[in-house]
Amino acid sequence: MYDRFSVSNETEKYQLFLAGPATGTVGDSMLDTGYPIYYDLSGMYFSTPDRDNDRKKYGNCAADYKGGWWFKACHIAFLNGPWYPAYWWAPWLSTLRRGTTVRGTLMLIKRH
Ligand SMILES: [Ca+2]
Repeated sequence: MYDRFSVSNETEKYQLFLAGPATGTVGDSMLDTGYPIYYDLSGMYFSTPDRDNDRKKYGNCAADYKGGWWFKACHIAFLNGPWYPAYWWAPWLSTLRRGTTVRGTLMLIKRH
């Protein structure tokens, strides 16, 4: 759970704003990942296979990994993508790794 989680409008490319501290039991794979230039996602724009808004200079993370997300370069969190076994990498690397069985995910925003 993040203390602040908001998404801007279409004109602003659904820019994500996150603030901590992150709490809960699944770890933090979006805000303070330890690898800020690659994975910290606050301020990132939403990318899709046909809209490259990521920070990866050469290539489009959304096209490479087949799903829309707030990619940076590219991800350790990616809840919208194909999951194992279709896709080999981690959907939420803090705690969910290759082979993890998860029936679904849910992102919720609570108004302050
Ligand atoms: Ca790119």
